[in-house]
Amino acid sequence: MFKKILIANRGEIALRIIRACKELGIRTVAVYSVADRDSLHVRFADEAVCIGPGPSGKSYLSIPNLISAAEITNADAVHPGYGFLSENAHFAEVCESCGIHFIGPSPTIITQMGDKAFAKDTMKKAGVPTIPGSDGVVGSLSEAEKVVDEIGFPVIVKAVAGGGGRGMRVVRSKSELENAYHSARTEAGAAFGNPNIYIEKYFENPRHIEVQLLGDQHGNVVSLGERECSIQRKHQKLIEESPSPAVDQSMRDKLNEAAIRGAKQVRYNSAGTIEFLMDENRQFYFMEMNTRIQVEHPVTEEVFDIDLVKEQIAIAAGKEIPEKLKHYRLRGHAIECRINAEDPSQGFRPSPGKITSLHTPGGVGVRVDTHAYAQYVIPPFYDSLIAKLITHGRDRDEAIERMLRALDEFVVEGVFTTIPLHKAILNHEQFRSGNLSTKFLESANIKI
Ligand code: MV4
Repeated sequence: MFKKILIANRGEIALRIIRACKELGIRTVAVYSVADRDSLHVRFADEAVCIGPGPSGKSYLSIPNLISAAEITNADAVHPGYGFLSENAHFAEVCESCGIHFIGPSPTIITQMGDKAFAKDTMKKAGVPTIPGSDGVVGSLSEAEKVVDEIGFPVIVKAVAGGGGRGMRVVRSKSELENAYHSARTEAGAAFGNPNIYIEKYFENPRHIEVQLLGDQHGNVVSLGERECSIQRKHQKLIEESPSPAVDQSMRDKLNEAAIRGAKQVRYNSAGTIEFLMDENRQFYFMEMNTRIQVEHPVTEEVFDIDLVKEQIAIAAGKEIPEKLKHYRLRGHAIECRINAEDPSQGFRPSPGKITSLHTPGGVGVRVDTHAYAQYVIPPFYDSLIAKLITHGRDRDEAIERMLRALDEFVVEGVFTTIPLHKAILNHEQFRSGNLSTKFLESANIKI
């Protein structure tokens, strides 16, 4: 097992990783920017190294600074968390070449899954259902026209280097295709340094359903059911739950089986997620594979009674996935609300600054993952997530009632938060009925 892990991240996920390390008897090194010097991850780690100024380009994204911090402290592994460098194959390679284990899949897998067209083709070859569309990259406008003649409108143009909703164009008629093709390529070239695009049939009201996977370095892969992540705004998830209200056991078996086939195809060797899009006829299709631990991993942890971060670390150290994990069954229902320092009544304007008072909820079935404390100052440089509130119940109704109770107990003063929005969503008839889609938030008339 590793002796000392450097956590190349901040905020709640840095704390989450420190907790896993403590239980595994592994020493921890926090890195922090000047803006984060009073952050909890700095205090809870065994050691801490300042890696630069507030803007993440000069601190949490600086590979030389991170590697120096790992070398100075003699860390034998790096955990990248989510965001920042977590899906950067170059960083993973640099770590390995310096003799530092990168806690994640092999750099080759990160590169392959980062190319969305390649990932899709790989999944198709593995027999995972994929969305009808182009055969890989579309190299010219005339090729794009040929594809849409075959599949029909509407279509979506996606950047192969994109993901998470960046560099996409929905096209509803022939007259829009030329402009969408060129503007998507220009945008992708500027944003990712790779202008290549591919084309798919566009689904109007899909659900976003993703499957949690663990693969080890010995070829074993286990699947830990699905998460429903349809409640999102501008590609930022707000609420996630497991299981999905749209998935019964026979559908779950199919999702798990497809995800395992996909992961085995690439010899996936870490914690990872396969995202599926589910249409109104409850057909599911591969969308993307995420090669990191995700923000919403706790809902899977609650229903499967497992510590995914500890498993991810053990896998990176070469351990085999425990046999018993293959037979885990989910229990009850878990929901996560992301509490962001944003004002939902002002277009979700970020609300950094001092938290003047804080009370976090507790009691049966309530978990709060947060780095915030009373008098903590939320810096303006990073994402606005200040807490994840997770409730677990025997069924969806109990998890929802528990969440509403916990949201009522939650007091955050000094900054605006998404707490009122969560209350409104959880009280909404359509949310209660489980009839969700990625269009929920724009179509529902939510009053705060
Ligand atoms: C789609 C789609 C509809 N049809 N692809 C958005 C993020 C990226 N992962 C892919 N995305 C989508 N791809 C086809 N063929 C709709 C979306 C989409 C979406 C997906 C998941 C969660 C929220 C979303 C919000 C808008 C669009």
